[in-house]
Amino acid sequence: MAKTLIKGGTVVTAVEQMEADVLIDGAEVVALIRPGTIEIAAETVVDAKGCLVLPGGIDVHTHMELPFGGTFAADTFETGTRAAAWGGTTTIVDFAVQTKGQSAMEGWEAWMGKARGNCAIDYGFHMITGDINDQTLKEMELLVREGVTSFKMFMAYPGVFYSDDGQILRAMQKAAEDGATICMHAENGIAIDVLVGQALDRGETDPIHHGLVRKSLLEGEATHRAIRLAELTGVQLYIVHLSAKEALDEVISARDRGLNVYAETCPQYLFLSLENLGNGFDGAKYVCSPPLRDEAEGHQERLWQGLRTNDLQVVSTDHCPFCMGDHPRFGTQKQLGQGDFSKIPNGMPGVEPRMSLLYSGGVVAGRIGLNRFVEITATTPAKMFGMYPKKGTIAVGSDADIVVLDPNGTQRISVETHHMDVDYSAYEGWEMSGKVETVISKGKVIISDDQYLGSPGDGEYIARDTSRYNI
Ligand code: DUC
Ligand code: ZN
Ligand code: ZN
Repeated sequence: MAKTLIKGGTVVTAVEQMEADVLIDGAEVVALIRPGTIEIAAETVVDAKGCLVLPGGIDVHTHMELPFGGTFAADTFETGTRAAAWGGTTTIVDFAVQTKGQSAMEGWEAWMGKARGNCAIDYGFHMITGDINDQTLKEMELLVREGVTSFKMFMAYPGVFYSDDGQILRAMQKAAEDGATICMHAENGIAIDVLVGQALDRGETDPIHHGLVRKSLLEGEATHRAIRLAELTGVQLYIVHLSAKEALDEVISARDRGLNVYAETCPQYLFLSLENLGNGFDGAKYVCSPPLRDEAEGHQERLWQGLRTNDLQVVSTDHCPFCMGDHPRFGTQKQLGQGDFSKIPNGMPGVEPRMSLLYSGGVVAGRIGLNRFVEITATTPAKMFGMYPKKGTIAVGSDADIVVLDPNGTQRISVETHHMDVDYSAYEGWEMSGKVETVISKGKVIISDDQYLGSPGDGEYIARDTSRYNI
């Protein structure tokens, strides 16, 4: 097997920082070596002098090719995973979809078909269970055996992905039995739809109203309800894309009561705000759900605090891009909501800049430490979703998914230079401190010298174990 040596860098894990060379044999890390102590012959040497050597990023919340809002998320598994690689992410967990009337197993097989042979990096799936019935409950068990060990449910989007409390309770009971995790989109969609209708009746049609009607209180309420149902069933609950301080308070209170309740937030909720939804229809770029929150209410500051105190455990992206102009294959996307904010496809691009934003805006800005950066972007995602220790750390026996980041490099985020298949950047012109120089996926150098060296199909399906975060 070909050997690769990453030489001269500082290896950073969730708990350590050490000067060490990393020896890779085939797809695995086989040794960490004190520099200058042993002469190693390797076919490939990656010069990491002055650089940080980090576990590859793991984004556990992406939606490649998601059919949603009358169109499809613009990135395919091919373009989206390649863009992820450019940004220093070497694993994604995407969401397969079961629609109403469909078998969950068939939904998963369909998503496997979309991803197979197309991914630049390794991938796993959560399952969106959009139709809880007796058959789905049986299929959940089969899916767990196939490595789909987490199920996303929606308290939002009535008529689309929505599940009522009874369905949620039944799915939680089953997931608890199988050791699976329930991932929850916690917004009270029934109440929100009333507020949406009232706003439209008042002639409030601009994107800003998306942010104004999807109240943070209703995220807090749904989070509370999800937690109580989880408490009743004993299931592990993971709140996805938490954006509001009211929701964070519920998670904190649940954790203080000793429950297995966890939550992720996303860069858009940390770095952007309600203000981005203004400026007429340009705000459509920033329409996602939950919405960006009002900075004056203190949500962003509380989310950073939650990351510091481990009340929030993960930062993922909810990558779900839609073009402002026509997409070459899918046609009209964000413009579907001209004159009616509720018809703007919900979602933002984010899989590529996640690591840079958190390194620059988190570590360099002094909000989180380097070890914590690794923990929330790689180690905890791997543990939470049953991929650790193959993924999420640099250790003997781990997959050689490694990012070499130059802390003295810089990068300017722009639609002109990004690799996501979408015609805008939510962070256009932002200057980032630190630059991803080299990306290695299972021992293969896939990004080096500003070149992509991988190919579709490099990435393989990860049959995930159940969560290992709490044991
Ligand atoms: N929220 C989004 O913004 N897009 C995809 C689905 C979701 O829950
Ligand atoms: Zn969601
Ligand atoms: Zn999502």
